[in-house]
Amino acid sequence: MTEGSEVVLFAGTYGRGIYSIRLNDAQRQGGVLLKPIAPSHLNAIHLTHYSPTYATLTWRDNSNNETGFKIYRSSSNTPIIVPANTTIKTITGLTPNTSYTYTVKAYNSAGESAGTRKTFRTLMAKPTAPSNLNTSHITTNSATLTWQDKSNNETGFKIYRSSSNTPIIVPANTTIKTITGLTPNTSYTYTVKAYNSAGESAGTRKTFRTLMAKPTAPSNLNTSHITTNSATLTWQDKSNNETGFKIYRSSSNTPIIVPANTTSKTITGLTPNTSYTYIVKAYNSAGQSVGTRKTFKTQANTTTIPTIALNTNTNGTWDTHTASTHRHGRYAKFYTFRLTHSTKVTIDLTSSKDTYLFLLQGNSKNGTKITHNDDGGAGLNSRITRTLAAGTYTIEATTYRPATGAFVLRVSR
Ligand SMILES: [Ca+2]
Ligand SMILES: [Ca+2]
Ligand SMILES: [Ca+2]
Repeated sequence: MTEGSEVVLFAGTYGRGIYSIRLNDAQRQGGVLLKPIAPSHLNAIHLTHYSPTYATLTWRDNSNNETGFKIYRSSSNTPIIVPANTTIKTITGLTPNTSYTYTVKAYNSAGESAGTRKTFRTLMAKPTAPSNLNTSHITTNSATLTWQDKSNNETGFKIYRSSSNTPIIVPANTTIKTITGLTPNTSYTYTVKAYNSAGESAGTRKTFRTLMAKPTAPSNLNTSHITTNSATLTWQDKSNNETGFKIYRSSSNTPIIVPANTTSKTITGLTPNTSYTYIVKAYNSAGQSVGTRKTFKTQANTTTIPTIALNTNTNGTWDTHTASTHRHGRYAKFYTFRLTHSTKVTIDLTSSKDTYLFLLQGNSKNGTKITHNDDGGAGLNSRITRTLAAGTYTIEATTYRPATGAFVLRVSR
């Protein structure tokens, strides 16, 4: 006989029947079924953010004659019923972040025991993730993020840059945020998550690229190696994002284009003794910088002008190599002579072509014009007679109409 588990029968007569009792069954003493002893120590466990609609109830079974246990929610008259000797039950279908009071009673055919009672609160659920993160108004250094708010229990939203662990936080129900302080021409990935005391939702993610900035302007445009028809431009490259540089002549809308990081360019095909202004700008797909500017003048032609002797015939030929300075579109030859004292001279230019004479001050094709003559000589020949001070003079022997051919020049004293 195992103590406490076996039935000992006392046989005897009580009236006409035979009855028995179990010695260790207080609830049945006297042969009458008693209500079970009440369970105790009701507790709620497994309350989680992950399953905020679940709670697991545990209690201590103190009775040995129960048919089962009835689990009452305070607001309900219909209990959940579990079998005898049960001490745990998971309740589902709860509302997150809500207070509940449960009471567990043992029961049998004699009725229900008193109850063990527990009040607990379900945890808050994490918010539903926002969706459709998108961008608008992207500039060189800012972008506006928009998303859809899918949750009704968020404390707010956290906006993470992929490279940063410190989110920007915005209040509940926010669906737009402009991010500033970005770097031009840079890719960014942002993730937006809803959060509350239960934690963060999953995120909605977007990658975008900020716009390229215009390059910084070059500086210190300067010139070197200026010739009669060319000059070398140099400048300082101040940008690290240029596609190249555009070299504008002030009078031209069509620039010369050179590659990124170029800092010099030789300009050719210029006209002698002429002033030019050049402007250099850096450019890329975002546009062009302001410019650095320089004005310079090409060198004058310095072809040596031959000297001729007085009272001597000089034979010459007009050809296409030397243009006239004073008669546009004609050909010319230039000669100088020198007077040591004031002298009256006669200059004759004779040719089968129609001649034209210019007398210039100094030893230069561009000297100040003293006088000129078309047909002062015989026929279409030219003659200048003039008393000149001591000094150097230049004769421009040219033609009335464009022509090539031989001529004779003489300066007589
Ligand atoms: Ca029991
Ligand atoms: Ca919301
Ligand atoms: Ca550069």
